[in-house]
Amino acid sequence: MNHIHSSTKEYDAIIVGAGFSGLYQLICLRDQLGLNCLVLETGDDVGGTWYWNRYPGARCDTESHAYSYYFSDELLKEWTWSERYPGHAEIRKYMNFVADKFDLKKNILFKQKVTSAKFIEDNNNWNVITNANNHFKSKFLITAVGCLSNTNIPKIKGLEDFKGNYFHTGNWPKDGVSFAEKSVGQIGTGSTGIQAVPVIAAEAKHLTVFQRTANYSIPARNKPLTEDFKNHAKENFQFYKDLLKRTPNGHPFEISDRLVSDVNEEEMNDIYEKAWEKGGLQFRGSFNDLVTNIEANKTASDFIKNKINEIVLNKKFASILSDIDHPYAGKRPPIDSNYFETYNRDNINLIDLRSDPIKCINKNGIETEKNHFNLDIIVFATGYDAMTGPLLNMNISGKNNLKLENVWKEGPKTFLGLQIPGFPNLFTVTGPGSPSVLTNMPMAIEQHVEWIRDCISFMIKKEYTTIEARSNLAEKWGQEVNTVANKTLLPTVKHSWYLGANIPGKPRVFMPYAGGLPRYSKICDEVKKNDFEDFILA
Ligand code: N01
Repeated sequence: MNHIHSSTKEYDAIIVGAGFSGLYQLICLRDQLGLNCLVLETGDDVGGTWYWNRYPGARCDTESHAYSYYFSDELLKEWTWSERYPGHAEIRKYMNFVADKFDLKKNILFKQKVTSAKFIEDNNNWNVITNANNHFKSKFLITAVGCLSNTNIPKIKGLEDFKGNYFHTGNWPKDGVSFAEKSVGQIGTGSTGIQAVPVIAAEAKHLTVFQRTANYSIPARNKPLTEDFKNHAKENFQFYKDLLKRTPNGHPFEISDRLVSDVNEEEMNDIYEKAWEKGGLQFRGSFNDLVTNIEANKTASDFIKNKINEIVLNKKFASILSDIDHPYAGKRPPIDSNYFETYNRDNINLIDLRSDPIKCINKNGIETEKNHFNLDIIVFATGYDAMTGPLLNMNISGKNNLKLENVWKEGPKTFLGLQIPGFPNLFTVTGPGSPSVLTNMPMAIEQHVEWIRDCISFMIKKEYTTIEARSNLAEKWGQEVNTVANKTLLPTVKHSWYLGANIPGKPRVFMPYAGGLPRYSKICDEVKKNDFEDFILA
């Protein structure tokens, strides 16, 4: 229920999005700084990414004890996760628990999609308009819109003629989709597709998977948490908090110091075997040089390819699945529950789109160059216009009517992923140029949200009315983002969404900051310590 009076239209801060970022930003600004805040949210409940991602098998790849807010010891003690990795429904429960505990919903207006945000120089206010034609004014505008919220359904000729149903995983119907007795086609084998395949195949009459790029995956080894582990996580939250802040990706595991060349082949295989058995994203932490040294990486890549060939009994499928053209973890590494094993079922088919591309969709299904597939349902697990898409979608204009879409024509330019030159008092939580998607998101979010809180608090104390990123420093930050990325194998994967390569026409710019969360946090702390003098304050 919304308690916001319709005449209350002017705010100190408008926060866009009621996911992990938006909820904590509201707590920081409303409860800690005493600001008059409004959260605008497209959905009809809190949850952000998890409000929309209800697809079969949707589950977080971060272990549950780390996929939590760490700002409140009380909250950490009160909430108990049930599985090693939290499923989408449990995450929504958690976010509702947080919203209720901190009484957040009274400041959230649901079913309000921001359609334009314009900085008005006369009064240094942001004017924000929503799809319900509501108009709001605010001194600060904070986007908490997530990095992966702008779904991408590729433009395939004939989709409108399809007489079955089609769904994008990131916009999944609340009531679910029944696959019983249905022939299903799924396009996409990224982290999402790899989670969805086993669950869909278990229910559907038949599933055809359309794979463009083969992908690595490590078993997640999801399981219910034991009482012992639940107690351990609560009793040791301070240890985990320190660990999450110390590790480059904000995950609850260390990256090993050893290099692949430090061990012999037998030891190496033993290390990989143990990591495979343990499961999860920490496989990439087995050696220090897996994401920086192509030779070292090849050992991990080969190990996984061998596993695929061992698991998948159909030789043709095994060959298509293990024909991977990029280094392991060069793209976001998926983890799975019986993904490769599912190809041993007798109701699944796998199409290699590299040798048999999709020609069109017609009323009965998908037509490739060489085949036709009759389908009742098409699942698009085809990813997102990541990082920049959700921001560009809001039609943001800054000083001198500067349009964000024009400023970012050649790719995003930000200072620290937090601010954009020409757009005063606009803060972008986990924006392009920040560690965001290369980390355990809640950790990156907490760091950004608290920095924004401290920045606004500083401005209020010093009676500044505007803060704006400097162009030259944004330019320099862009170079730093490139420099640190180029020390890794990540930019070598030319079809990666980190580079915007999944969206036709999108500028190819490596978007996230790959220098690790601790190093990034230190840089942000320095800026704060120097009274934000890297920004133009007025
Ligand atoms: O999207 P993706 P995703 N024709 O872009 C294919 C996070 N996440 O939703 O690789 C045919 O990775 C595309 O092929 P290619 C995580 O950060 C987190 O899976 O571009 N195929 C690819 O196979 C992740 O990285 C969690 O050649 C087309 C797939 O669709 C991010 O979300 C779970 C195509 C898209 O893969 C995005 O993952 C899931 C076309 N025209 C995701 N267009 C958790 O932690 C695209 N593809 C829970």
